[in-house]
Amino acid sequence: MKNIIFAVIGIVTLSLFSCQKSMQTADYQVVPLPKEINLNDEKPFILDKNTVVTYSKSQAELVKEAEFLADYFEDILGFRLNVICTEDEIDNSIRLESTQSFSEAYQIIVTEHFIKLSASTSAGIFYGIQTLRKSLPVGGKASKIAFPAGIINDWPRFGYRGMHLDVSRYFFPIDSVKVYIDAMALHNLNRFHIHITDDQGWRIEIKKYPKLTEIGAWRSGTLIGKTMAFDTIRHGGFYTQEELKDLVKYAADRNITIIPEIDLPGHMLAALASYPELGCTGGPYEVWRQWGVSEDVICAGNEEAMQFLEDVLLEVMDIFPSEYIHIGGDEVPRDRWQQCPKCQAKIKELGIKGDDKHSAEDYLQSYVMSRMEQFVESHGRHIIGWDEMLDGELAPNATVMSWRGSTGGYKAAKMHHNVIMTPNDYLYFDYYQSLDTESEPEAGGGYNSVKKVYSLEPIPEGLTEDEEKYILGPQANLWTEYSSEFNVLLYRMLPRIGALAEVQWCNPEQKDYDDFVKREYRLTKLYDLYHWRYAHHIFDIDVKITPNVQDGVLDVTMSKQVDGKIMYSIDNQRFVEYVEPLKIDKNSHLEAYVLYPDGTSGRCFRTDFEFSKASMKPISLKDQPHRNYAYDGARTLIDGLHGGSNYRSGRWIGWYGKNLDATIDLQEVTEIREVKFNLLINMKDWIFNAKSVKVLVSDDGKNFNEIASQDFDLLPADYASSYFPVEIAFEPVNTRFVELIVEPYDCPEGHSGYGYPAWIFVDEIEVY
Ligand code: TNX
Repeated sequence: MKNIIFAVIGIVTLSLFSCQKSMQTADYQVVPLPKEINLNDEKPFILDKNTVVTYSKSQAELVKEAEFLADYFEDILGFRLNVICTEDEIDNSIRLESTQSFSEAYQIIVTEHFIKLSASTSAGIFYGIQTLRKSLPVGGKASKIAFPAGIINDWPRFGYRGMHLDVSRYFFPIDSVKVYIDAMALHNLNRFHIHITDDQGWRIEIKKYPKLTEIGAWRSGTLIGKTMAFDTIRHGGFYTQEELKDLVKYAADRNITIIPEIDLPGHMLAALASYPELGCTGGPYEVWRQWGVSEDVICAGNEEAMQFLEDVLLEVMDIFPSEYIHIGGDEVPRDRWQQCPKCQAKIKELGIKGDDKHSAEDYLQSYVMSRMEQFVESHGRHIIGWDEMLDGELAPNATVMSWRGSTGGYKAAKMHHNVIMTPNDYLYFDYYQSLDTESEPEAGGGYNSVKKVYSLEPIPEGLTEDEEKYILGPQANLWTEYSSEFNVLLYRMLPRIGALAEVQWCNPEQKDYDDFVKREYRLTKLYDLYHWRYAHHIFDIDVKITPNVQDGVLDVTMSKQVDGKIMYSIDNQRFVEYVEPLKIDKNSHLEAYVLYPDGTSGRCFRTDFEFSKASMKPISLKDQPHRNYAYDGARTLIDGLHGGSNYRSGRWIGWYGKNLDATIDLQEVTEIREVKFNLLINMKDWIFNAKSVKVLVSDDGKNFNEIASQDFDLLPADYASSYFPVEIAFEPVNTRFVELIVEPYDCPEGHSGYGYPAWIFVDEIEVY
């Protein structure tokens, strides 16, 4: 009998337990964060397998959104909700309803009996569905989900919420582009700017000019990494008009408008290779195998070339119904036009004259842009162009895409032109997102961390309230010179697109970076579900290392932004949990990472501390390093840390046109016999070795004696290493103060910086 009772209790507890396990709770703290979430104390709505998605017959078009909801929920929950067209407000339903309110806005009401999602447009319903989808717990495989009762009201800050993709530098199959669009939809973006032609490949079928895709879509090789060598792998591909029309529909179903860009009159080598007669020299041209800005551009004096551009735009407008057509206009060198008789004749014919601000060729570019604008406008559309359009005369109705920082956007808004903000110093997703560039997929350069992206205020300062209205919204750009693989594209996009989404959607007063990181971490569970590769830095450990001059130790503090424990190990001993800052006073090796509640762990941080007699000693500099490369200043030189080959890692500091002149106070008279340090070498970026090095000593810090010096030849152009080690040994001497003077070279003849000073970069000064 006793046994039976125990067994019964066991079954009851077990089923209670499993019942609880099968119930999970939705969380409306999603990315981007809704404007208003007002929860109440009422009972939650319990979603289960019997929940249905409903809409009314008079709003039959909502079936599309209803199916999206059922699909998205099935991805996460593993079961599908029935979709029903009915006039009744049924219990246990998610009801979709069109109402009259501001477009793109939506409202979600959650009660014990139903969830009602209403909006005035399908876009609004779609964003409400995204919020519900993102609120679901991922990975728990629960059969019941409790949705806390309350009301959510939400609407976007900007009507234009863009993301760009360059499919010219590398071609990506249409199915990959669809995944890219899926990722945009998850973050409530609504404009997809596809950069579909450039020097390295023409990717859109144009029926009137078949050679554009027969010849222009293919290149015979590609520059290898950052070398000057080429591979011989044929690369290319293009989209047919049918495929693109299908893509337009795919995007439109997700409330995303595709804005195509035909970059003209520069970045046109792929077209010139196909039709050489359109260039000033007549060629021959090849589809470019390298990156950069080509001097060969469309001949602006050739009527046939203008006709070509218009014909192309006509077919483009036929495929893409977008209100805006992007016509590029960036990076157009004037060299060919200056030499070209046709272009010069055109300048004469048009009566164009240069002035003190702009050359005649600058105005010739304005002529091309305005003419294309007129053509596009005559078909009921508008143009977007890069901010180079401001270097001359701006086409009358043009929308300006501000990419060289925010200044172009500011100027254009002052001129009452619409603006899309894509400042490269915040929103170029082809840039690195971590300073530890050696652990990253190679990028062209630049640095835009998730935090930097998040910090952008897209409305430039100094605009009046009326001028602010011209800022349509922000967009991030993803150029692909260094992203040949689709999963690298995703990695560059995620999770920076989460930060972008909050810049686009949320009001500035709603933004809170630490809170964002927690919500974004939850969203990565969805990225995992879809097998989308993403960068993990913001969820990883953050280690701060500060020389503590007073105690002669390094203070090491570690922190994290998400739930979990910090684990660390010194000198490969057992990992233990971090509880308080570490004090490091001898050569050692540190490893540390975040252990998440689900048992997985983040990226492992590793570093070596190497101490000398100078470590953690007071240090002063005669001239400060250049402000762009000052980081933590002088203390970087005595913190026991060495830098890798990336001079932007924060472990190197750099001087431009000035000596490194540092004095270290050893704090007591000490015997020394050697001073050592590394100079970083990167001649392409004007960073060279030193002309001379001097070591001086002093007992009082005032009167110094030179005890050693050495001169160096400038390194030869083919010097292959990233480092130039300097070791100055001398007869042992007892001293308290050591001064080190490192004198830079100027850039040599034949170098792009000839006539200017060279940089010197040092990471650590060691004294033995
Ligand atoms: C500048 S942004 C370019 C692109 C490059 C990009 C690399 C713009 C209008 N032109 O052609 O791909 O930099 O970051």
